[in-house]
Amino acid sequence: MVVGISSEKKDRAGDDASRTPPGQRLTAGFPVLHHGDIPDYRDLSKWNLKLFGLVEEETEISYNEFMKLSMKEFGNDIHCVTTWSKLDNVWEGVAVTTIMEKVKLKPEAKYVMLHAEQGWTTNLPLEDFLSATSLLAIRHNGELLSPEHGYPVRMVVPHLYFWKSAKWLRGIEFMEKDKPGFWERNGYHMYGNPWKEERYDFD
Ligand SMILES: Nc1nc2c(c(=O)[nH]1)N[C@H]1C(S)=C(S)[C@@H](COP(=O)(O)O)O[C@H]1N2
Ligand SMILES: [Mo]
Repeated sequence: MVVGISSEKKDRAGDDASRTPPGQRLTAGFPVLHHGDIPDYRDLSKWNLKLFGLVEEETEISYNEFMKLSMKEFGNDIHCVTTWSKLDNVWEGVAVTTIMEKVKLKPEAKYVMLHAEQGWTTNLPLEDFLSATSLLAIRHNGELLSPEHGYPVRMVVPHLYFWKSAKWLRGIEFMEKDKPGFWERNGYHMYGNPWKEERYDFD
């Protein structure tokens, strides 16, 4: 089963305009955008994923354990704050519900900080992280993620601007209060709804 827009694709085909948020234009390419260097993951024994913060017991998942989790396909559109949108992506990866079987959340947990390699972070509400359309992706359009797009594992939260989709994901922290991540400290919006053009937050 494909989670997301693909089941509706037939009805929506040709309706690209209604799927493109205000101020965005479509691209067929896949631009690469990030701060810092592309991590070297030729040795995957160095990769793990930490689930920590407001959980009963913190845990670390190795690459081998991660790859044994059940995976599925997700179809979605992505919208970058720099104004490009890319429709009809097919991702393969682990549903957030599957990763959440590894920990028991404390009731105070309301927000999530995604931690990427080299200390890069991004924040979002727990509810958005837990959305049935959010995933931890290993493949895009049939190919393993390339190093520049987040190999080995990236977050994909398609309903928010694409900067919330952390590449080179290494940690998921559960928090009581919202805190700004890397771009959010540098003027980006705390939430980032592309349909409301929540791009920047200058007070
Ligand atoms: N680890 C990490 N993830 C990141 C970023 C980053 O700088 N570091 N940039 C974000 C931004 S601003 C965007 S638009 C998307 C771009 O993903 P792409 O390069 O696969 O298109 O990654 C997001 N994830
Ligand atoms: Mo971005």
